[in-house]
Amino acid sequence: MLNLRTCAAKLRPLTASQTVKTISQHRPAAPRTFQQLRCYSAPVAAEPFLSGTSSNYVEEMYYAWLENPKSVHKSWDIFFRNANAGAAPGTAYQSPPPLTSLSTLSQAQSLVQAQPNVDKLVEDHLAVQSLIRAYQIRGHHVAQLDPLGILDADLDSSLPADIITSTDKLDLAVFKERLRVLTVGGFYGLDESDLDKVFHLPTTTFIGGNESALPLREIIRRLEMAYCQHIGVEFMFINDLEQCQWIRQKFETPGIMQFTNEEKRTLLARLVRSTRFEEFLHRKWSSEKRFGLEGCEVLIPALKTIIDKSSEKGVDYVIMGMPHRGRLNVLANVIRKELEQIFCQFDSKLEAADEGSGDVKYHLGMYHRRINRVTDRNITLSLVANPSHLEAADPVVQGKTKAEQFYCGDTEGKKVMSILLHGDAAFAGQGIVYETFHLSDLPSYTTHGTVHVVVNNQIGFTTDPRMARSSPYPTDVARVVNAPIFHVNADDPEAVVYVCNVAAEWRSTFHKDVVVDLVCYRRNGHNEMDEPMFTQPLMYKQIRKQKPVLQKYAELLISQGVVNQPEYEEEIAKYDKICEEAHARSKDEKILHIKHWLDSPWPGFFTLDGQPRSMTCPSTGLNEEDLTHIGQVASSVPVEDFTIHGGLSRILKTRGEMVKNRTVDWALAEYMAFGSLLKEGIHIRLSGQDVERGTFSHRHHVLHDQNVDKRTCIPMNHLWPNQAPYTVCNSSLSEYGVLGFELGFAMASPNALVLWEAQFGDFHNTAQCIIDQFICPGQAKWVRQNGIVLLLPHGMEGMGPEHSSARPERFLQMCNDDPDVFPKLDDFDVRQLYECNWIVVNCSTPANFFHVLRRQILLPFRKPLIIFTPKSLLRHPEARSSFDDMLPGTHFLRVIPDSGPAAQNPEQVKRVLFCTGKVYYDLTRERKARQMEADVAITRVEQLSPFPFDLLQREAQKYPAAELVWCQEEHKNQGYYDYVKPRLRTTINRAKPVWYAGREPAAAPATGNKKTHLTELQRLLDTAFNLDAFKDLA
Ligand SMILES: Cc1ncc(C[n+]2csc(CCOP(=O)(O)OP(=O)(O)O)c2C)c(N)n1
Ligand SMILES: [Mg+2]
Repeated sequence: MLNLRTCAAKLRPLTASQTVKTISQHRPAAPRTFQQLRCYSAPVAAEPFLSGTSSNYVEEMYYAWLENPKSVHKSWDIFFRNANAGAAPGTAYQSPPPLTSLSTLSQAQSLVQAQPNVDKLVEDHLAVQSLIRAYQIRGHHVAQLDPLGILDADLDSSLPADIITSTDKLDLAVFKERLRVLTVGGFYGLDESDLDKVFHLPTTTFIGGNESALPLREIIRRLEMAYCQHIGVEFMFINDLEQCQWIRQKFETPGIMQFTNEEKRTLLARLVRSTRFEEFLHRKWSSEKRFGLEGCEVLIPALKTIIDKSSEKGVDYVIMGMPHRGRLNVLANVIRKELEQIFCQFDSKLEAADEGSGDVKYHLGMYHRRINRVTDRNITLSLVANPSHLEAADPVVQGKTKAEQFYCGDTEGKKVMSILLHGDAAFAGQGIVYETFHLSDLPSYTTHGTVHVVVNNQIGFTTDPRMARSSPYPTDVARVVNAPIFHVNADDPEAVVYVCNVAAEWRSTFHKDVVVDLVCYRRNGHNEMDEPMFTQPLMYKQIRKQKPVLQKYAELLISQGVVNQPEYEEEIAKYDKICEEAHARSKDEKILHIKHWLDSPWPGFFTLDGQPRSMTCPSTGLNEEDLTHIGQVASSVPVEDFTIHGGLSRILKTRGEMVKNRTVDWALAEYMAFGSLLKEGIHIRLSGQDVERGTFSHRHHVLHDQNVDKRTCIPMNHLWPNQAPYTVCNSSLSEYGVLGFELGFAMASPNALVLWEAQFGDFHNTAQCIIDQFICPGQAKWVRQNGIVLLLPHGMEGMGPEHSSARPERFLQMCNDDPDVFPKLDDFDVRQLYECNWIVVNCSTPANFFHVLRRQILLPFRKPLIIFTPKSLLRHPEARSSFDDMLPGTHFLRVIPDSGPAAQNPEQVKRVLFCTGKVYYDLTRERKARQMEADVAITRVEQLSPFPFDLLQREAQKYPAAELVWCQEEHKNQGYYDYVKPRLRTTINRAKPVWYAGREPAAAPATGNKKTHLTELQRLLDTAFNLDAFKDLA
């Protein structure tokens, strides 16, 4: 009979749609028929009468039979005997009772007449089981979640028809009527007289505690206690029996929500801090925006509970991301930022240190290591700085968390975890939330479970939930990853702390995401200056009457004798004094150092003052042996018995030949850069859509065995004995989420090269927020450096308006170098890089690509690097570099001057064409065809920003008689022209014009017509080499 047990245990919870029947669906008069069980291997599983709904009942029967065979109906007795004796499926069962088919109806009826109670007993048990399931699935819809009691947290005021609610129970008459509707002639076929009958409880409930059977009345009461009070548990969509059982056990077990007096006092003390902190700020700076927590003061104990429990389970580093609401309170009371540091920010006379442009106080990050007082264990807390853009920090936090896990070898997320906070409107409205959830279970992106906490104040600025979302709850997005969602009334602090404990335990048990939805209210307007009555008059009338949660809870504990009034007042006075003293000290602060608000310090990378350890960059060249060795590994399969695709063998063979010839193409140059940095202990992570093979099938960093499914090999990880690991990972089809994630990953350590590659450069615009809000101004706002690399395939190749442009104009427009001022610098190579906000390059040779990647790490500081990468040049026979250009002593060339006949006789040169990237190859081909190599010099600008003023000045001066022309393949209002022109003019003191040869202005980045594309190209080449083109304009 083990089989039966296994079979019953394997039963998965049915989904809502399988179980829900409306009240209007009447019970069939004929004996019930049962659905076929889905698939079980055990012999009895094949029994035709075993169904999802009957198996628990059968199991109960079985236990009863084991205890006393006479206690069950004869037919069950025969069945269990036969099954126990090993009868084959279908044979253990003998005719009566006829539960399977209508064809045996007459036989059944005769038997039922002989045993009149059997059918009723089975049906009643099944009905009770359905009732239990109904509470488990829909109980949260009637839980009392709104502290104001006016809104329905699920935006639906109707009550599920198949459960009996506490609200009903308050009024006995209503209760009876509802019970009657549900029972007599109704859904369950139970009647009032059944209320005191005892029913066996299925294994899918824990309401019995130690008891396996309960009277129906008690069953209903316990279900109401579990599912219809201040906690609404949404979990029955989870497709995992063990996880569902775990949750049921946590919420159904009688008496499980008990708190000791000590725990209650701790909770009260935390509420005191949370509440009095906001009150203090309000008293001192009543007209300052602080996005206070009033109405959700319980957030502080909630977060502290999650952290305490996680610390108890072994976590020692928690990375948090949160929006504006309650941020100062979290900094003060969860992260424990010194209060004076917070208070001094309200002082408008505080001078900014010269570290950047800074940010408002409720965006800054924080990093703090301390002892967790509850667990007595070390804990590090970090709050990631964030822009105003709601939810944008979510993937960044996840990336940073993943990196911290990676660097401490925490492969299961047991030591490092993230907590993400959300507002209700933002959680429902922002697509990045969904993108971030979709990273949560991907091998190279998972952080092994995040605890999400929603401050669900049932309003977004001035917008009601009904206008802000179409889903019942703001949290429905979490259902896509099967995350359980715990809705809780924020005015019941014990319920909140309870669910937070469960959430933290869930994470440490299953390493999956979980959501705590704190249903609360916002006591003030969106900020303290806003008048909420303009738009939410009724809600705010109710809020004015609402007793603050601290007061309610204090009264409760006083009434329970847990604390007395003087003790409570003393707790308040104690904290107020702490605030007052910190306020007094805050007046001594004269300068605001943003670096005190750094969320990711890089110990050892900078001097103690936070300065780079040098202002030089060594040669980025590499010795010949290393180049050869990396080249050989890149063109081989470094493991035994591994069959790669024939086409790939040819690609590797070609690579091998290039290595023999001491040359590299683009893919090999990248290999050389990565491989050499790995040798130096630098971790490399390349992430993006299809990066493993490369969108253009040029990279092939992951080899796939053609004979063994999922067997792969990454040759880059077979380069050196003690090399750093190489991570290359195809991402989900998300730019915003994945770029944010990689930015977060790059935040954790300066000793890693983290690259995100866009499938095509134009797709970066769906990640624009990460670029605009984090990458471009990150250091200026938050003094946080970041060395992330963006690889953006770019180039006009007749492939249509999309896939052509990585929008260089946008990146260049956001560079902080002054177009009109020639920088006064001794050393442009490094110093200029130090002062820029990011580096923008477009390399024309593989060797330069190799150098710029290596320079990124060999620099003594970190800056984001934007690289416009080629498409057709990946296979262009001329786009090759010799090892000679990569040997020790060589370095990245910011500008590649002409080295042909023009450079030999510069005085004779009539025109200098300045260009960048792939158009260089079109220009040289055309120049050769026109035999103008002595007349026209071509100068390549490889580093666009910071602009190589020094080198280009030299170039311009070298050709005194020449016209200066900027040539680009992009349209005039796009590409580089607007950026380059004023800067080029600055290099020559505006002594000459800078002409333009390129496509005309256009709305779309490129034509969709191949012929037009070629005509346009020829036209721009004609202009570039027509020495009379600008005569009339001069
Ligand atoms: C992406 C984005 N769009 C708009 C805003 C402007 N904004 C700031 S707060 C806010 C309302 C947010 O509501 P909710 O998420 O419920 O948080 P709450 O303020 O209620 O705590 C809006 C629209 C923003 N900060 N970010
Ligand atoms: Mg809100």
